[in-house]
Amino acid sequence: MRVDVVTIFPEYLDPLRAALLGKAIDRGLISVGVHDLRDWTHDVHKAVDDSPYGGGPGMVMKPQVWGAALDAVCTEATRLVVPTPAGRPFTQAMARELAGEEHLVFACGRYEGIDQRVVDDASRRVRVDEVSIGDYVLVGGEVAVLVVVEAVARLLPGVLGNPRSAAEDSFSDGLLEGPSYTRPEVWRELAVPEVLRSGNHRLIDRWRRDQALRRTWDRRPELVEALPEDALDKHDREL
Ligand code: 6GU
Repeated sequence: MRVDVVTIFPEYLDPLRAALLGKAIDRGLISVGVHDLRDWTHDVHKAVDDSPYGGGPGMVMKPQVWGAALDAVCTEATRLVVPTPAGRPFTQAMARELAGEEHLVFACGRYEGIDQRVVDDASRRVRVDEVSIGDYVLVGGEVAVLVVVEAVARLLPGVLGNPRSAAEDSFSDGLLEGPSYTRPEVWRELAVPEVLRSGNHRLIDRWRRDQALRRTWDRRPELVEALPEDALDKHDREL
């Protein structure tokens, strides 16, 4: 997979080259380009923003600069992702979808956003998604790009050591993951649940599912409500 990011703060994306993602880059599973939006400015001040039509606070990023940048970076194969708190929610389902793409381009806005015509124009040539990573406001899209790229990259074949890690984690069955334990058996007078040491894998699977369901009901009841009709069996309903 190829990932390109256009931003006025290229150094903000340095973490893309660290840890898990750095390893995936070194092993050729993913290649990353980070581009300074100001490379596409033409004036001496390298201006990327201007005051909003209709008035109001803040500044809006200029369409000409973004247009030139996206013309240079996008191809027919591109899926363009524009991080914005006004976007559609980013979910594990969307991460799985993006993991199937050949080329992702991220356009990081700052200030009050990017002139809407940049998205409208790009939509005439490439698939575009305006995406939000949660119901809070960040200063710009850069941190959201780190979140989205990490969520996508760990789903690519060969990035995680054990593919079961991605197959069995939170959301893969619509539930949050339950608790995990390792040695020692007792720590600060707290014992590991006995069932996990029983060696009975049918019981262990059942227990883990109960824990996942309880936790999800407690913390994210809307996720339980959203499960398909047949997702809960008689045992589940007794919980
Ligand atoms: Cl994707 N961008 C910004 N600037 N703020 C956000 C966001 C994105 N998602 C939630 N808040």
